[in-house]
Order: sequence, then C-alpha cells, then structure tokens
Amino acid sequence: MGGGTIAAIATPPGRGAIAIVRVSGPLVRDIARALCPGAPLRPRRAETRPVVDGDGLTIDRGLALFFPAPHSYTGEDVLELHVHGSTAVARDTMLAALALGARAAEAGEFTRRAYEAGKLDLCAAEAVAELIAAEHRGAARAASARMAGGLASEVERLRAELATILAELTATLDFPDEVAAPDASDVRVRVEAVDGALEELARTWERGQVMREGAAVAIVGPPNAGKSSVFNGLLGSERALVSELAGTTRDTLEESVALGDGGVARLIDTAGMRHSADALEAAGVARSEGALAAASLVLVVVDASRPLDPAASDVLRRTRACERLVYFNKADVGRVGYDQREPAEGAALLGCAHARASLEAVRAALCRRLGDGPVDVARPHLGTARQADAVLEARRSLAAVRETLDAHAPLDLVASDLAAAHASLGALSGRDAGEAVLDAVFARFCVGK
Ligand SMILES: Nc1nc2c(ncn2[C@@H]2O[C@H](COP(=O)(O)OP(=O)(O)OP(=O)(O)O)[C@@H](O)[C@H]2O)c(=O)[nH]1
Ligand SMILES: [Mg+2]
Repeated sequence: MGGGTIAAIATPPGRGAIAIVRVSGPLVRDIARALCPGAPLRPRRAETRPVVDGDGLTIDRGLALFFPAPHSYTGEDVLELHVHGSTAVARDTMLAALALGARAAEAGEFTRRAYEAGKLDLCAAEAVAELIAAEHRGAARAASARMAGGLASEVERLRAELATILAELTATLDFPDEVAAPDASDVRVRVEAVDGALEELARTWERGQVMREGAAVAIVGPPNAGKSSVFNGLLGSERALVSELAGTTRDTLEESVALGDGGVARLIDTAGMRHSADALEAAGVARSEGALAAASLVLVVVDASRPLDPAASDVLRRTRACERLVYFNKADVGRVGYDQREPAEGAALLGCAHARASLEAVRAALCRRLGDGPVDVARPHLGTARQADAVLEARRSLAAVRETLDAHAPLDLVASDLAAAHASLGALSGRDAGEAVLDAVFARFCVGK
C-alpha cells in the first residue's frame, strides 16, 4: 500500500437507496472543491450539493461530508459523498475523484491509515473487519466491544512485564559485577503470572466459538424417532422432509438457529442410525456418524411411544460418553420407551415435536448446555485466529522459559525465549507488527473500509 489520496465506493455493489464514495488524503480539499462547487464545505456538516464531473456536468445531487485532519476516521482529510445508490452514479462519482488525482483504495486501506495514524490499535482494527463480517448478534456485540480497545492494552501490559524481566536479565549479563542476577524462582513466578493471563485469554477464544460461528449440535437417533420434526420445530420452518417412513432423511442438513443471549447453534439433522443393507442408506448413516463425532453437543432423539428397540438402545449407549441431551419424543402417543430408559438417561426430556412447550424445553436445555461460561465481552478477549495463534506462540516460548528454569540452567539461556514471547505479544497488539502481519490483517477487509 502506498501513500497519496485514496477513493472507494464504500457501499456494496448493486442498486440501493444510497451509495457512499469515500476519499482520504492530501488532495481531499481540492477534490471537494471540484466535485462539490460552491462555498467550501464546512467541517463535519452534512451539506446537500450538486456533484459534478471534470467537465462540469452534474452527476447527481448528494450529501457531502468533510472531515478535516486529524479528526477523521483515517486521521487525514476525508470527504464522504452520499449519492443516489445507482451503479452509474456511484461509478461516475468515483471516476470523477480518480480524474482529480485520487487512486482506487485497496482493501482495508482506510482502516490501515487509521491504524497508522494511531486512531485505533491493531486488535481494534481487526474488530472492524469482524464486525462487518458478523452474521449473528453475539459475534457483532463481541466485535463491537473489541473495537473499543482493551485487548491490545492487556497484551501490552503483559508485554511490559516480560520487557522488565528481560531488562533485568540483560543488565546482569552486560554488567555481571555490578548488577546482581535476578532470583530464578522470582523470575519463574513472574513468568507464570504472565502465562496465566495468556491462558485466560486463550480460553476466551475457545469459549467464543459458540458466539462466533455457532456450536455444532448434531441431532441423532434411530430412524423415524422425529429428528427432522425436532429440527424443523427448533428452526421454525419446514426445512427438512418429514414422513412416516423410516429412513426419510438420507443426508445431513445444517441450519443456524439463534439461542438467545447471542449464542448460535448450527443444528445438524442426520439420517436415522441403524444397520442397513441399502448402500445409499448406509452412506447416510456414515455421515450421521461423522456429524456425531464432530458435534460440540449431541441431541439424541428417541421414540418414547414404543418399547426401546436395539437401534434406540444402541444410540443411547453409544452417546453416553458424549456431551449430549437426550429427548424422548412422541409423548403424545405413549411413554413406554421413556419408562424403560436406563439410569444413565434418567435426566432425559420427554415431549412431543408438535408441541411448542416441548420444543421450548429442548431449546432452553440446549441454551443451558451451550451457554456454559459465555465470554464476557466487556473484558479483553480474543477475536481472530491470528490473535489466538500469537497467544499460542507466546505461551510456547514461555513454556520453554520454564523448562530452562526447571533445569537450573544459567539464567542467560532464558533470554532468547523471553524475547520470542515478547515479540509474539508485540505482533499481537500491533505495537511491534511487521509489514507481513499488517498486510495479512488488512487484506481481510473490504474495499472502502
Ligand atoms: N405423534 C407424533 N408424531 C411425531 C412426532 N414427531 C414426529 N412425528 C412423526 O413421526 C414421523 C417421523 O418423523 P421424522 O421427523 O421424519 O423422523 P426422523 O427421525 O427424522 O426420521 P428419519 O429421517 O427417517 O430417520 C412423521 O410422520 C412425523 O410426523 C411426535 O412428537 N408425535
Ligand atoms: Mg429425518
């Protein structure tokens, strides 16, 4: 990415109510004067203006907003033109800005400038992209909280502690006669405190998965138990085929459903599990097995109205070691199967897939099970795989530090691992991130942001 004045259509392509063209950089005042004739735009005021091209032809009448440096998103002079959301109008406005010396912005270039101007730290910049990408309320709330900062400061606090330890070690190495070596057990305690805080952060990444992409909930059970009926009932739509024939569902089907409190479940309907000579059905059952193995939580659906047959007993037995919720269905017809259940299924739910109350009970139970230890988004938490990797790397280096200390090796041997952990945290917070890290972060943005 280079310097100069950049321009982009910041709204998605296609027809819409309005389109926004954004321009940032040193030429903004000249471009504003040429595109929006009349008195100079007043800072931070919305003004209705004609928008004209280089030949003075009117492209549109739009809303012009001028944000003088440094009080703008990028820290530079910024012009925003809100024009009618026609592809032709947006394109002509953009072309007019380009003709006046701007160049087309690359993905994330506005935010990268904001980062480089110190308007937001790297973790907050990543949160901007996460917020735009968020498809669920929980993910949006978490990203919004991260945009306010907090993660980078927490990481910087830990990095500063490592820097202090490192400085003490270096001082004794450089001036062995004047500076006493720090006490190894004291170094260990301090390193462990930093590692403990990083472990805490790493946990927020794992727990945040439900908020970010939804936990996988596989609905499994013997054929005809009502799995697809429960799936449809929880979704509130007739997404899956339901029929009185056992073996209706042949392939896994997946849909996301909000669970309240920002949590999301990826519900997976599966083929009923039984031994089958039919190759197609057997292939479906193999997929059910795969979904079962990959799920964060298994919802086992069994027919309560009939005595437990081998297929039902088998699924119940095999899922005992899983994170699971057992639901006996078709209680409106009978409960003999439910009454026959083993003590391991003592806490199972009983209900009817056609009854709202039963579906609510299943939903509430899913919420309770998936809601274990939700992430407190008001506290520092990890939001991207890059951040999680950096924490992992830092912790690996700190583990090496501890090993060296445990081996009672000379203290100078820990310096390089401490420095590596320090560097990982610098890349994480963005305070000491190389070009490659920045390029990778901002490449994930859309153009115009
Ligand atoms: N009476 C009653 N019938 C139900 C209930 N739940 C489902 N059914 C019926 O049971 C039959 C099987 O339902 P499905 O939802 O297709 O069952 P499934 O477990 O997905 O079946 P497969 O896909 O074949 O494994 C259908 O005729 C449903 O209408 C229930 O709670 N009560
Ligand atoms: Mg089905």
